[in-house]
Amino acid sequence: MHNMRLMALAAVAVIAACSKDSVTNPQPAPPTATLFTASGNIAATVDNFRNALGPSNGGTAGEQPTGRREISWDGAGANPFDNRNDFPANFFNTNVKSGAVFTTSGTGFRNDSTDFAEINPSYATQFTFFSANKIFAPVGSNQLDQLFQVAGQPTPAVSRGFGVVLSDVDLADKTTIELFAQDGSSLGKYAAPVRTDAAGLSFIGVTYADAIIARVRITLGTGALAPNVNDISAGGTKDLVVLDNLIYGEPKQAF
Ligand SMILES: [Ca+2]
Ligand SMILES: [Ca+2]
Repeated sequence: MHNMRLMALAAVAVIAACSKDSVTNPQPAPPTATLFTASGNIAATVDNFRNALGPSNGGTAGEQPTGRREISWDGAGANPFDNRNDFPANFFNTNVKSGAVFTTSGTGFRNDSTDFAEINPSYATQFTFFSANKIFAPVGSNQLDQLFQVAGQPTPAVSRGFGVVLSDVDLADKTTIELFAQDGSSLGKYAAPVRTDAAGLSFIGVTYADAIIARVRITLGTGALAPNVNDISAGGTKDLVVLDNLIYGEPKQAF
């Protein structure tokens, strides 16, 4: 009985120490993010974002000291997978060594040279490209994650910036990127601007001083592409959105 009372007192002491700790040592503030956003004519902002990350490292294998990587979906190497629902999730770190792999809760990925008109003819007038002429979307979902790896290696990596070109954002605050650190904690969630002209392109990008982004969750509007699903601007109830260029800081080996 005496021993149990001592243990109870010890437990109270530990709890008291913890709560004091949380008051005197608050969690550090999240790292400062620099935001880049544009809609309509997005070219100048995309260039500013590219310059903020540094020169292109293309598909050079191995971790580079500085610079960025970019996926436009347009290269000839992707041609065998055009307009199908099985674009390889690791294409951009195996076929092309750019340090990017994708996951989705849907059934696959599709790069498309027809503005997805083969899925639903109405999409031909909804979507357009930024870089000619292919665009990209997950299949069976409106959400995908990009993970980083050292270029050409299955080694987890982190990046100091991430940006995406989007086509046909109609609703505010529904199309977002959320950035996650290595420990899985969210670094922040940012909404893409809605479309402001006939072309309908938008851009959202975020940079940090250091390479701290391990994963990015991209949410495209409010629904997945499908034969019987029209965009909210074409008699439907969902805001359908697809993506084009992905631009990100050189993936650095995570520790
Ligand atoms: Ca493209
Ligand atoms: Ca839309």
